[in-house]
Amino acid sequence: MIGCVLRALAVLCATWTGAVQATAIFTVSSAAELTALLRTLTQPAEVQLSPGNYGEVRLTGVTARVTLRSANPAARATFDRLWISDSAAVTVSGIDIALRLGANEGVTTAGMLVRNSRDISLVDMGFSGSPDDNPNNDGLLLRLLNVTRALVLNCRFAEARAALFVERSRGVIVASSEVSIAREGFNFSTVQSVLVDRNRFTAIRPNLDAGDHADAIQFFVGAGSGSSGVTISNNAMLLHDTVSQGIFVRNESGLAANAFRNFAILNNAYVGQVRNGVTVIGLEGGLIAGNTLLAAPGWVLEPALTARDSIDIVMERNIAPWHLFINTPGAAANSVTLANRSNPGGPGVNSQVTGDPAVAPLTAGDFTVRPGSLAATLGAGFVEVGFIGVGAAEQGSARMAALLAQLATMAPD
Ligand SMILES: [Ca+2]
Repeated sequence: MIGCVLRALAVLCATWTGAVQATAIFTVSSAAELTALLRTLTQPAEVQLSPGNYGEVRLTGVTARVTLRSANPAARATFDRLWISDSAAVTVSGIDIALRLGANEGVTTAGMLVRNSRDISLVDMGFSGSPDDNPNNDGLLLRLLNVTRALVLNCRFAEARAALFVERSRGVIVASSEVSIAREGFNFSTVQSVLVDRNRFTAIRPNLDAGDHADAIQFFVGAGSGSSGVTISNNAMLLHDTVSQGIFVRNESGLAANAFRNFAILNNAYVGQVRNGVTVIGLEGGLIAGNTLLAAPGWVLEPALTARDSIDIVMERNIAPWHLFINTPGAAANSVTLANRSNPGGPGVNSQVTGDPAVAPLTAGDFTVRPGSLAATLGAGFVEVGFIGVGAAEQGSARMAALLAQLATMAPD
């Protein structure tokens, strides 16, 4: 017996195409009920999951515009694994994914996997590894593979080898989410039309013995090819206490066939201990503007904005100890070069922003430019905006429609 209850047919919702259709509401209490129900659905539906753990569930061929949601927001449904493939127009909202690696599973094992699918929204979710303050025994919390139009909004990631890995996908927004206690934050390979906006990163902890070069946000080739049309904006990377890079974009293959094109890196804040605060390598066409990079206490190397082996790079209105063009034409404009080890007489951090890295941890607000400073005169540096990091559980749902409309314009059919 499916045991589902059809509670109402009169709920209206806006669909991906903007049309309004009736949505049936069902309630399920087990993985068996859930999978059986989804096999029968042919019309838009909201499936409310009763509290409990649903174990490992694999869904395939879900195309009826389905939303999965916890029936009780105060007692959220949890999955050990949730894998979705060959599906379209699926929203998962207010549900937790708790990945605990088995004895024979490695760090690439995914808690949630979405592949060969389109129009997927993951909102107000919690993704976690084993909760022992140790990311070295955890896997990949969320993997998107070959997805057209995906929204990840107001999601919390904690305890991970990598929080998120997006591959071979087009049209992706990752917004107002949060990563902590992870060896890597967000990784992307072979993607087009991507927005990474208003996320917060803390405690990105590389395993230095394993050779990690941890990043909050990384774009690379890996086993794929190039990426293009990417905006990375309004992110707070508060990495004062770990040897972690901020934004790292690299065509490490060096092959023109894998070109990285048209990246905008705008209004991000980074505090950390290493040189690669914001680094682009092998990029054709980049705007790097309005970012603030501060050296954390105990820095190994003062952070820099770096463009290497790149062309058509505009770097302007940033604040950082270093602005570097290496084998790349261009020069930093209207920017503040903070006092650094080669120029200790330059503007001090405390003269340009309100916060003090010496009393870290900083918040996004600590990057506020001081009125009357050189940075203020130049219009340089990070400006705090709303919705950085995870907000109240319903915040994602409230902002979802506007971001889906933006996603549709970023990646039309
Ligand atoms: Ca752990």
